[in-house]
Amino acid sequence: MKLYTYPGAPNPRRVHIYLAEKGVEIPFQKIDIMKRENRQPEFLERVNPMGGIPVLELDDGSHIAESVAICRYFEALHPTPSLFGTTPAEQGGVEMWIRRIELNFMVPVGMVWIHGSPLTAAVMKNQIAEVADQNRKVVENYFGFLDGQLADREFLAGDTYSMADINALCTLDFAAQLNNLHHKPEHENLSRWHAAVSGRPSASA
Ligand SMILES: N[C@@H](CCC(=O)N[C@@H](CS)C(=O)NCC(=O)O)C(=O)O
Repeated sequence: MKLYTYPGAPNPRRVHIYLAEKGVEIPFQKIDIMKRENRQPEFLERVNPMGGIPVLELDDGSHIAESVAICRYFEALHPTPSLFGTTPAEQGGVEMWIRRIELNFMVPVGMVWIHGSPLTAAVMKNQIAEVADQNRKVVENYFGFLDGQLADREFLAGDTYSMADINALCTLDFAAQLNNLHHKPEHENLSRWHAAVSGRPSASA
């Protein structure tokens, strides 16, 4: 088993944080996405036809892509401590927040990255500045939404740290560090949450 990864990139980071929370160590192989190693025919044909990383290679030679799917695989192998909820209600709540963060937060941040960053201009030949601008506003609004949601609980899906928090942390840091999109100081609940999840040892995995 090994994980194809690129340290520092937001999607692989989700898996690295998850594994650190679980105390699970596996071998990994760096795939340099800046050199487009993940877009070479061999990688597309053998590892992941979608081209993205991370990808988990199992011992039988099969592959699991998609960050949350990889974490779910490990959750089945190592159910405790649970990061996807324990009761049916918790599991539903964690899943709800995973999807919200992916669809309503990660996607617009990704649009800003693809259409608004000089670092992606070489691969995204047809950057559309208006798409980046529009999605910047979506992300800024979402900071306010998250702040309101965190007013009455410690973590996104309740009072227990979960995969939803890992998703949100990696997305928020991606927004700030690579897209210059920052939540405001008056977002006190979001700031409190961010300090708490960033302070866990797993955050630097
Ligand atoms: N939905 C996928 C997204 C994978 C993805 O887009 N990964 C990025 C790194 S953060 C990547 O490989 N980018 C380079 C590329 O797509 O060529 C996941 O959850 O893992």
